[in-house]
Amino acid sequence: MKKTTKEFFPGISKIQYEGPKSKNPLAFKHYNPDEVLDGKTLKDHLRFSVTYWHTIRGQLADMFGAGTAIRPWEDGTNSLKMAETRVKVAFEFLEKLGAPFYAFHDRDVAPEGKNLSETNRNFDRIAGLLAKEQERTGVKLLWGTACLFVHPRFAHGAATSCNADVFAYAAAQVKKAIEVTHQLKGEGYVFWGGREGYSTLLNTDLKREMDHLGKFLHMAAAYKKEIGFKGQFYIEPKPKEPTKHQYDSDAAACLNFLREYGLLNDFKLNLETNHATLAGHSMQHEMEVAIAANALGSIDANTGDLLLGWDTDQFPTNIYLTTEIMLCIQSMGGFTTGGTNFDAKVRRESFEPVDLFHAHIGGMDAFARGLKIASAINRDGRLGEFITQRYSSWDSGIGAKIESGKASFKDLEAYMLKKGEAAPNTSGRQELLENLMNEFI
Ligand code: XLS
Ligand code: NI
Ligand code: NI
Repeated sequence: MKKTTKEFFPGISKIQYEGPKSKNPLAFKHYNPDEVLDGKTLKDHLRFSVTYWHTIRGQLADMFGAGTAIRPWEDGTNSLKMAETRVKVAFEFLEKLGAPFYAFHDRDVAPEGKNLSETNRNFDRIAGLLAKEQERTGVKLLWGTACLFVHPRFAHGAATSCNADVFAYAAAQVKKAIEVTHQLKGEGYVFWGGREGYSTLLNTDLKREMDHLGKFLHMAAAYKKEIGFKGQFYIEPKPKEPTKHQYDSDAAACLNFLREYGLLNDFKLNLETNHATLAGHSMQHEMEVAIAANALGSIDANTGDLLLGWDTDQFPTNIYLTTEIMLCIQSMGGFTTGGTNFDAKVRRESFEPVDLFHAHIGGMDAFARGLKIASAINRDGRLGEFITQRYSSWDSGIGAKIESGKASFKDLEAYMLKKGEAAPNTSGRQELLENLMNEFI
């Protein structure tokens, strides 16, 4: 590894794979990037990504307390110079961790200026440095996005604001963020509707706001084509927080929205575990819904806390969860443009730079195990075979007739009048299947 002039994480060298017996907290126990599984390296299966907003910008503040993060390189400002330094910090981290991708919001990497043109100049300046660091390290941009929720101008939302000027500002900002993502060869671009929702329906014209969001996304899709950006567009569902209700509340709501506004061909979904649980679903549910519509693109890997009702964005360590996720990813034949993006932050009490390494190493190991277990379950074949068998009445006879659209209500009535009673049901065997999962975990 080429040394940068100044080290921001001194004493930490490139994280190595040491195997399951290792006791070294700064080594991978299960993630061996070059290991080949089912014809693909773990690196290519998992496509890990680090988020700039949490890992580089997160100050570990919460609603009740100031940031606790000790980041010796920070000078307490949001200056352009500080932004330049953070690029070096980010890429030293990415390189040492061995993460192949990263993701950012425009405002994570570069500060707002006194007006939009100065802000764009700041962004361009930093984009140039990011390009150089990508070149130097081989790390790629998984996706870019625009921050349309921090600045007070977005208090009523961005594309769904009651203020047309705010819509225009958001459009200009997203246009620029797509251009920079394109310039940095980003493999995707995310739309997370931070404040695209409402706090009270008393002041909200819901239909008008949703129509505006549809228009906004159409303009984005048109501009993408215009500049020849080939990356994948994603929508990231979340039901609430910061708003009471966000229009893109879950996978089903997003798919319905995209279908209603004729956008299904232009967007896939970026699903986040903690958003799924906030919506009252499991991540597996959200993934299955998206996969059924051929619309699962990428995942934000994190987890909530059972006892806390908000988006705690913890690093995922639960092997059962990562196994379920990787079973879904495998069932769709793996990621194409997407990846496993750690939209996760260390706890406020974990304030040292080294904690960032522990957190990512743990998440990567948990996902590597999930992948290996999912692959073993698939190779074993019993789970898949059970499902095939469970639906076998649809493979021939009356089932095949219904599926191929050759049966009417009248035909089915005639069939059942003749038969007298439906064939007996077979057991769902939930407990047996749960035991089977545990055989591998
Ligand atoms: C917030 C979202 C956000 C998106 C990117 O809850 O997860 O971080 O992933 O805007
Ligand atoms: Ni996210
Ligand atoms: Ni989130």
